[in-house]
Amino acid sequence: MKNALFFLLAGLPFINAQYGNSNDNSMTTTVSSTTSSTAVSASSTVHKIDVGEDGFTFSPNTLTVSPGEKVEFHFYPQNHSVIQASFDNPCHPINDSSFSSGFVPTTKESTSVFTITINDTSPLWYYCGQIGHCQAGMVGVINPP
Ligand SMILES: *[C@@H]1O[C@H](CO)[C@@H](O)[C@H](O)[C@H]1NC(C)=O
Ligand SMILES: *[C@@H]1O[C@H](CO)[C@@H](O)[C@H](O)[C@H]1NC(C)=O
Ligand SMILES: *[C@@H]1O[C@H](CO)[C@@H](O)[C@H](O)[C@H]1NC(C)=O
Ligand SMILES: [Cu+2]
Repeated sequence: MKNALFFLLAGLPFINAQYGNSNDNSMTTTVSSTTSSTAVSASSTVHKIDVGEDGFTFSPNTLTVSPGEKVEFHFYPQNHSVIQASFDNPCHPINDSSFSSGFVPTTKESTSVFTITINDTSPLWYYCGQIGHCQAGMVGVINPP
């Protein structure tokens, strides 16, 4: 499995090249949220990762994100998830506080979007928790080392 992951990661620069600059997939949006008492609005860079749009893939599967920026996972058919892993154990939750989207079954692009905020530049490895998907290569990394 370690060798398999190494093989995958060794291919990342080529995969990434298909997207050109990985920042092409980012966009600047205005994010508004309403709490019970106040409405806040902040402009920030939001990076988008498509989950399962093209088979067992995260697109892009490697992304460099600055602290304070957000990453949105957009889910495509059929029934995927996103869970934080460690490099050494890529198909298992890193620990009890791993981020995890839960499963998102859908027949078209889901309206459920899983958003995480990046707090630092340390690598965040993640995988799809659906049976067999991680083993099929459905893994990715934010801020690769
Ligand atoms: C889980 O792993 C993350 C990343 O290594 C670490 O920051 C966090 O403290 C860990 N949490 C627990 C409960 O071990
Ligand atoms: C999605 O996958 C999970 C895990 O395999 C499963 O428990 C759940 O029933 C699936 N949902 C649908 C609607 O297929
Ligand atoms: C970033 O920090 C917030 C607030 O402590 C926390 O809720 C969130 O899970 C952190 N993001 C990641 C990717 O660990
Ligand atoms: Cu999957």
